[in-house]
Amino acid sequence: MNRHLLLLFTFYIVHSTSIPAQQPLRIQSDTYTPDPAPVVSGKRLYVFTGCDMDTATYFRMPQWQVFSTRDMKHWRREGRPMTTAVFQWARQGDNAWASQAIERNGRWYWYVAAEDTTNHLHGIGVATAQQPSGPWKDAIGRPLIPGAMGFIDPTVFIDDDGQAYLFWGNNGLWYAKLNEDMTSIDTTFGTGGIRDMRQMLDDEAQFGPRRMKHDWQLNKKVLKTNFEEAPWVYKIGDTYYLEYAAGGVPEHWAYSTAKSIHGPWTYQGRITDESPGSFTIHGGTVDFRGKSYLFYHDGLLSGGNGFRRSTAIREFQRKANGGIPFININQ
Ligand code: FUB
Repeated sequence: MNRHLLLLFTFYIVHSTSIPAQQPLRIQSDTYTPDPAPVVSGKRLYVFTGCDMDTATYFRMPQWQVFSTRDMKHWRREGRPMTTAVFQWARQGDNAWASQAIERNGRWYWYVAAEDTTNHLHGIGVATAQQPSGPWKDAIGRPLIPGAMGFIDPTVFIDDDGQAYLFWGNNGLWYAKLNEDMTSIDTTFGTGGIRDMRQMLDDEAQFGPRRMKHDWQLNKKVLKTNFEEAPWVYKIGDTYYLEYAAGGVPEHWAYSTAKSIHGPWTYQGRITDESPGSFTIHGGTVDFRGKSYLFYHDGLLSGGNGFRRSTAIREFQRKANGGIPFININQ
């Protein structure tokens, strides 16, 4: 994997010179802000991100950070309130990968991908706090979802009936029912509490045709469809939305919808093309003050590349049926 990423990085340094004419909105930050996860609370929109350190050869991510805004123009730095030190079971100083936070009954729950030192694979941890700026504490002192291949990129969602779900996955997709405490899973669900969606991922009608960008990936790609990683789940009316990074790397952003959280899903198409300057695109959409926004990351800010990624934001208008139009992030 390292070798592939290195090749991709070199490819992007050479080929990623096209700068969009119309600049996206940006968070005001003096750090790189990958893997943005927006969430609205009261009059503020919060964005939980990772933190790419200044390295050009691979991810180095020791911490997570939070920003907030009331108007999408002026941003407040809520700090870097969580590092790997919060999770004693995690590898320290690195591999603090994508995350998402949610508020429930006045408490915040932050689900993060971090390296489980028992097997050196990513698992999912959960921290709690009274406010996004922290202080954050490991809620259970062990991974909520122990490390396993592909167990990254958690997204959390609370359904209208109060049932919360956690989805996650790279080259696979899994989900669990969260108990009301938000810090444990319902072990009667699926196998040992986890339902594997990989069969659905092999269905083009649900996740789109497998179209790779580079031939060498064909040997590597496990799934038969478009899905790559970074699920982002929410609901509008009676329709469930599942957005995700798609198409292998370099990734584009795509989505599927369903009438039940358990599927089947219907592939709806591409939301964006590949992210400029970055072979990953992780993000999600959110509605705030009557407008819809797509958050994602690119490698366009000063010194940026596939390992120094920054949050970018595009306003868009949902279709009359709630669908997401194609959003041109290269223009
Ligand atoms: O930031 C590290 C990893 O890169 C994330 O977990 C993936 O979604 C990709 O953005």
